[in-house]
This record gives sequence, C-alpha cells and structure tokens, in this order.
Amino acid sequence: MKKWIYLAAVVCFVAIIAACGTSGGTSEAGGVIDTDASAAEVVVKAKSWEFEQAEYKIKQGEAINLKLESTDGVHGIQVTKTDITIPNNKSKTISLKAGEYTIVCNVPCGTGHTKMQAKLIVE
Ligand SMILES: [Cu+2]
Repeated sequence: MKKWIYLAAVVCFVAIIAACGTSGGTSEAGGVIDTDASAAEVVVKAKSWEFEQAEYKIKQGEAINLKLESTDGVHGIQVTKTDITIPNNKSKTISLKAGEYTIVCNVPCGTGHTKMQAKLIVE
C-alpha cells in the first residue's frame, strides 16, 4: 500500500518538473539564450546610484551580450518582463522581442537603490 503512495508522489513530482520545463526558462518576451561570444556587446555601466544611460536600444531578435560594468559600488541588473538577471561585472547573451523594458538594479546597494532604473528599448 505504501509503495503506491510513494509511486503516486513520484509521478506528481515528475509531472510538476515537466510542466516547469515547458513554461520555465525564457519568458514569452525572450530572455537569456545560449552564450554567443560573437554577439554584439552592449555595456550597461552602473554607479551609485544610476546607470550611465537613461536608455539603451537593441534590435529585436538579435543576440546581444548584455554586460553590467559597475564603476562604483556593487550592482546587479534585472530586466522587467523577462528572466534576465545579470550579476555585477558579468554578461549574458540575450534576445528579446520588440517592446519597452526596464532595467532595474536588483542588488540592495544603498539609499539611491530604488531610483536605479534605465529603459531598454527593443526595436
Ligand atoms: Cu541597487
């Protein structure tokens, strides 16, 4: 009897994992893709407490190495509506659908942290 319960639990677990596999990872808007070292690089420079540019523009569907370079303090990037997060001084290859996204700092970095935002425009 106990064996059946165990088996049912395993089946449920596998079903949950499988569901995650189909919907997880890259969101509908796009996001992190396989690393492509030859992709064009877009550097987002960050300091306490602002990003260098108010706006960053990329082309839709294009593979971009989005790099976060902190010149002052420790920061991180999160792109709203996507699964994109980039740790301090790291880069990831991304690809996005057209639209307007917001780059926010996701590392609590001090008094101006919540004001650290920039637009990411995908055309
Ligand atoms: Cu911050």
